[in-house]
Amino acid sequence: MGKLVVPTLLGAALALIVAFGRQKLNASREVEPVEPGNCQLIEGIENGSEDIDVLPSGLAFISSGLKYPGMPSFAPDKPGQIFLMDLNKPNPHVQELSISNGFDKASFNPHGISTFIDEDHNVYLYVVNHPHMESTLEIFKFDEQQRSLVHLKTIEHELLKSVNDILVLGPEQFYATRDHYFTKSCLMLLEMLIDLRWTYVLYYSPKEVKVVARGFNSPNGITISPDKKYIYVADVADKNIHVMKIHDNRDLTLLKVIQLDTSVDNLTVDPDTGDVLAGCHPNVMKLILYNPKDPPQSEVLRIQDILSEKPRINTVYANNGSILQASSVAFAYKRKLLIGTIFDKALYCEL
Ligand SMILES: [Ca+2]
Ligand SMILES: [Ca+2]
Repeated sequence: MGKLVVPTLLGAALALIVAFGRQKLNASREVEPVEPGNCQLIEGIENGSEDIDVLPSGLAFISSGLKYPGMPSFAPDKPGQIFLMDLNKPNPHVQELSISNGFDKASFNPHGISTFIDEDHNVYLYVVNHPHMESTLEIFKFDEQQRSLVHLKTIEHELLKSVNDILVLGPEQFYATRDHYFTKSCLMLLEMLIDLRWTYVLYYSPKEVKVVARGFNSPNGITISPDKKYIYVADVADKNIHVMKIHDNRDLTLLKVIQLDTSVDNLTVDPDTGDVLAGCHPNVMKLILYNPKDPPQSEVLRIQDILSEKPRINTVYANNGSILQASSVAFAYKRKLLIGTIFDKALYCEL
C-alpha cells in the first residue's frame, strides 16, 4: 500500500501545480474582438514595438526589436531600433532614428522607454537596454532636426537588474521596475509560479539609489499621474495595477491594487483625459508556448477615474492574434490610438 501512496501523492501535487500554473497564466482565456475605427498596421514595424512614449507635441518614440528570455523574436540577429512617428500627420509613417557613433548599436536591445524635457526644452529619451541580456539604462538626447539620438550616458548599478520599464522624473532621476530576480527563462517562469516576490521598484538618482516598493510578483510597466502625485505600476504576473502615492523623498506608499483578468504590460496616461491605458496579454500561456497557428492575443484596457472608489474599465481593443499579437502598450493622442507589441507589428486606430 505504502509504495502506491507516494506516487499517488506526487501525481496529485503535480496536477495541482499544473492547474495553478494554467490559472496563473490564464491558459483558457479567449478574447472577444473589439476594434475602434479605421485601424491600420504601421508600415515598417515588423519586429516589435514593446514600448511607446509620446511628447506633448505628438512625436511618438517606439522601441523595437526586443530580445527577451522565453519570448519569441522574429529577427533574433537584428539589432533593436527606435522609431519616430509624428501623430499630428493625417497618415503618419515611422522613421528609424539614427544613433550617434560611439554607442554599441550591434548589441542594442531596447525595452521600456521614457521621455524627459528639461527647462531649456531639450528632449531626452531614456531607454532600458539589454545588451548581451544584461540591463543598462541608456540616456540619449533627441535631435529633432537631424532625426537622431545622441548617446550621452550608460547607467549601470547592482540594483538595476532585469529592468523592464522606467519613468524619468528629472535629470538622471528615475523609477525602474525589476520584473524578475533570475535571468534564465526557466527560473524566471519558476519564480513567477512559486510567487517568490524578490522583485521591486527602484528609485535611482546620482545621490541616492533605493528600493521604494516591494510585494510584486513581476512589476512591469510604470507611469505617473498628470499631477505627478501618483505612480501606477503593472504587475504582469498578478494581473493587476498598483496605485501608489509619491512622497517628497521619492518613497512610494501603496494606496490600492486594481485587480484585472489579464496580464498587464506597459501603462500610459491619456494626456487629454488622465485615463490610464494598459497594454495587456489576456493569455500568457499562448505567449510562452508560442504557436503561429494559435498566436498570443492582444488586449488594451482604458481605466477611467483610477483614483476613485470605483474606477471604470473598458476594453478599447481586443484581437485573437490574427491582426496583432501580444500587445504590450497603447498610447492615446487626440482621439488616435497607437498600439505596440512585444515582438510583432504595431497598430494605429481612430478612437
Ligand atoms: Ca514606459
Ligand atoms: Ca513591459
